[in-house]
Amino acid sequence: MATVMQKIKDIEDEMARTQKNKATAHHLGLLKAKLAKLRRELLEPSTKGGGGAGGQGFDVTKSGDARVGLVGFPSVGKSTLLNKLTGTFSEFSVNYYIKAPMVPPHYLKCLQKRRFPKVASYEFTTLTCIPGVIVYRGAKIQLLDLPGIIEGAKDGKGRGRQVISTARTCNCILIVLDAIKPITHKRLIEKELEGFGIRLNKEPPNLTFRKKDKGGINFTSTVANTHLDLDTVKAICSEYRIHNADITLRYDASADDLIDVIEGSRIYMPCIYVVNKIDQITLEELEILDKLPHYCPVSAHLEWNLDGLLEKVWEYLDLTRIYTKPKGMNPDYEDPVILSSKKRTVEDFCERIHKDMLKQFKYALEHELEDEDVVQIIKKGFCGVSGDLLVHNGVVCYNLEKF
Ligand SMILES: Nc1nc2c(ncn2[C@@H]2O[C@H](COP(=O)(O)OP(=O)(O)OP(=O)(O)O)[C@@H](O)[C@H]2O)c(=O)[nH]1
Ligand SMILES: [Mg+2]
Repeated sequence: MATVMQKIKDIEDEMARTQKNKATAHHLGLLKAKLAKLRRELLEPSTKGGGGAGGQGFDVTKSGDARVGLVGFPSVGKSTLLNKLTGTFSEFSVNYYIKAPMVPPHYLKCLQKRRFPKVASYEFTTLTCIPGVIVYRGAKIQLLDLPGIIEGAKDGKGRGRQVISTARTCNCILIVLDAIKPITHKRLIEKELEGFGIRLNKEPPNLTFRKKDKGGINFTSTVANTHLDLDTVKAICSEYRIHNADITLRYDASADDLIDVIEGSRIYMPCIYVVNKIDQITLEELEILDKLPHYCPVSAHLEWNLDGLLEKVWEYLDLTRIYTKPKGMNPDYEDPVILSSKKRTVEDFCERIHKDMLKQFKYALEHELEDEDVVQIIKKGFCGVSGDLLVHNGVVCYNLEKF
């Protein structure tokens, strides 16, 4: 019997052979659905076809307020980057960051003349996941240096599946690229991550899919769509043995988007393309890289633009810092409570401080906090009924009996 990997390869070959046009759209949709199902089989730990470690990642305890993973081919400089970042932005240098020019002036001449400074090369291939912690703007960020992945990682080659499984647990991914390697490497890494259900810099598809008991497939679209027609939708649904469902598109969705929604378990994650070793390219090349969306050029070895990188990581993590203000004292600006952008209501804040606290509240728990809000928790009697919310001079106050 053909293994899952062989089946995947057969389908990929067939897709490559099939010309893309209106007549083949539903057949391609069907093949894509089959592929998605096979890939899921590979991820399930019980799989026999794929071999390897199933969907298990490295066993590294989550710590801090956010987790950022470094993914890339071998020798692109992931470990060097982690070491430099944790060296400069460690817990001992709380909130310290420098504002340096991306390329120091004395290097500009070298880059202009195409005379590249030599960088000593020590190659220690990383074999497991190495965690590091940095403190940036009061938030503890866990960085994971992962072993280099090779092409075909998602299908079980090397430690790739373990690497990508761990990447799925992150809040942001840094795809580290080598500035002097072909630009195609970016696409190859993306394909590996996509094959594992990770969607980079993308919002979840804006379409509704509702299974029902009868009535057949009902497909409507509020906009003109160029990728999906009823035949393709039916072909994809039948592959999942779904014969009755309401599907509504609110944008020009593709077959892949529909499959993502049916499959579920996709992870939508911010991603920065860190182009390392820019000390090896010309200034003109650097200027082009600097303009590309989601790109951040650095030289880990020479510590160029590490502050620029962290600023970008901060922006992509989109964390919310809440300063607490003890009664009669100044707010504590050193040690904020860090919330994620999606979970930043008063309720989320209380949960982080103390679970029992929630029982005390009656109102205002759904109020969304903003980055750098100051929150004061006050005892009963201060502003009337227990559970009141008071926003006063930019300070959000909560009336609470016990705390
Ligand atoms: N010129 C230059 N070389 C660098 C830079 N950063 C790293 N290197 C060199 O690139 C080589 C590989 O670096 P590593 O940090 O070990 O690469 P890695 O991505 O961790 O490699 P694996 O663990 O095998 O995946 C080493 O020889 C580094 O000295 C840089 O900014 N510029
Ligand atoms: Mg390494």
